[in-house]
Amino acid sequence: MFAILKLGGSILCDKNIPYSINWENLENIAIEIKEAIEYYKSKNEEFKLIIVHGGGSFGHPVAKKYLKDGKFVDMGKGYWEIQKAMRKFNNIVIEELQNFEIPAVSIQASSFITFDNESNLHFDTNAVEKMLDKGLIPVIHGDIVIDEKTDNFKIFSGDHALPFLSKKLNPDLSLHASDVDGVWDLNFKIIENINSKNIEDVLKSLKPSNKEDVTGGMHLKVMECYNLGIKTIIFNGNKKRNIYNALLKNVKGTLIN
Ligand code: IP8
Repeated sequence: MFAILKLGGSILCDKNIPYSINWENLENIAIEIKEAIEYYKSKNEEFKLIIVHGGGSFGHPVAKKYLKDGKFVDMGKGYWEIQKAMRKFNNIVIEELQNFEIPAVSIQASSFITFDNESNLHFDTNAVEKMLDKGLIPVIHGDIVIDEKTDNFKIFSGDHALPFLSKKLNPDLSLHASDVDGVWDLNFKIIENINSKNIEDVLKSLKPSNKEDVTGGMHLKVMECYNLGIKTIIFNGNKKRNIYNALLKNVKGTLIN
């Protein structure tokens, strides 16, 4: 089994309080990931995992300070300030995983990833792949990167990372743990499947992201996966056992395919 799991910042933090960690969720998530690792071990089945996490109340409020009319300004300071906020957050996440003997190792996008002239990600995954082969669990986080197309900067969202890595590395499971049960339709019912037949309707129900967010919320999540043709499930990572169940291919949510 090879899974890529994105942990939304909203399930790891309280997005309204800068630099806040939801310790209860973080601990539960670490426990459930450890249990999934043990499950596959008990079945003698190989288990490879990449974890991606978002910016939460670390990256978003800091990035927002440097955004003026859609452009990043004063980035001599902004680049390292955003990077530093995300490094702090990533350290906390990784340390908690390591507390449960999960071999989590950090991958920091701002050090080597860019968006190129065509808005494609320039992301060499060789080290990530070799880490997986060695039984390590790379943990990649949302970050600030250089955007060659606009000659400015851009947020590398976890919602870019998950579909990009899924397209490139072809996992068995591509999982979006968010703070809702899936994608709602206009009547607040969860849409079970998103595909070419209903994408136009779905787009009508996708709200813009929370105002504290500098990235695209549910719209970015759905469209990045849909456009790249990645089969992904969006589910509620706040609910106990959902992370474990998702890693065992057994969770309810919205399936994009
Ligand atoms: O929460 C955003 O990542 P996301 C990263 O996955 C920063 O969109 C630095 C705001």
